[in-house]
Amino acid sequence: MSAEQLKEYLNTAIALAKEVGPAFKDGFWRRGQFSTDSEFAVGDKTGNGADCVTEVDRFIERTIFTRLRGIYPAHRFVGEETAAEGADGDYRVTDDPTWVVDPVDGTNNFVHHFPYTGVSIGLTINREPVVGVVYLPILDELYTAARGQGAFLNGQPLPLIRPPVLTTPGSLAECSVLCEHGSDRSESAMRSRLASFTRLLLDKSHGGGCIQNLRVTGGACPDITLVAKGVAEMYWELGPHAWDFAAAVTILIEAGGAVFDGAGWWGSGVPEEERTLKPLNIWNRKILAIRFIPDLPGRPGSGRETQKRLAREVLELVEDIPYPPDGVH
Ligand code: LIP
Repeated sequence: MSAEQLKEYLNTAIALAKEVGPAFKDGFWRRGQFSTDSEFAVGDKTGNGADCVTEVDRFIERTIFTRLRGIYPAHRFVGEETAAEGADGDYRVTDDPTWVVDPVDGTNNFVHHFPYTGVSIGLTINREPVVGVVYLPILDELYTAARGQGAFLNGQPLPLIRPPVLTTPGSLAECSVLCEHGSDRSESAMRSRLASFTRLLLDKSHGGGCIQNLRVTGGACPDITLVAKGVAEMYWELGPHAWDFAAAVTILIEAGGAVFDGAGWWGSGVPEEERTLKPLNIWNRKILAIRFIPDLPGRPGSGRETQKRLAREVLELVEDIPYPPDGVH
């Protein structure tokens, strides 16, 4: 794939994100066609009230896919709403160029007028995310990246916070970790997640990681873009879908960050020597993302080593939840 071709895909995604921005804002503020309840139509995909869908989600996904199908008829398309409604419910994950779209990531925030919510447009080729656009219209933040071409926030290179202001965390005690409780409220999932959160926060004398703080924004896209910006060290979650983070991981990687499979090791019985960091598979619903960490003076490669050490420390503390992967493989 040539750099020019990737750039063209990126420009298409940027244009689409900007095109749907006004509809996103109208929906957020309940204006125009989205000003009445019947037009806004908040529905619920899981039946527990935690996984909402609005008319805006459907409208934006339809708009983006109609445009993309017109421009790239041979590509494949996976979107949160079409997958949920069963239209592409048994979508096949292939090596073909595949647009992976979440029209409104952070839908719970969206319905509560909480500004950490946005549009996510990602492209995978050979199953690898290569283009990512995340637009958070209410915060007026447009994040863009294409493989090998850097990552930008409103045109400024990421990470926004840079050395020497951006420091090298010595331990988890210096890390802000973004987590999500997700929409799966089954007893086993909630107990497992809360146990993981507790172990991350607990002081060292009781076997915890004593992270500096744990934050929940309500969306994978805002979380990962905060990590790419350099204002949080990590994001860990089990259960989100490929459309929640396909775009954002390209942005983070291009910002010098790293992403790993987030399946935790605590209590797993996996012997120490087999506890290796596995690369992220975006269809696997388990993610650990970490920001750019600068090399220490005179120690090239030490930033990457620190990323891996901190990622390992988190995976040692959190436990896995066996979610089925997205799509048919
Ligand atoms: C959300 C994700 C978030 C997860 C939520 C939900 P949505 O996406 O961004 O990470 O915890 O359960 O899946 O549904 O708002 O697009």
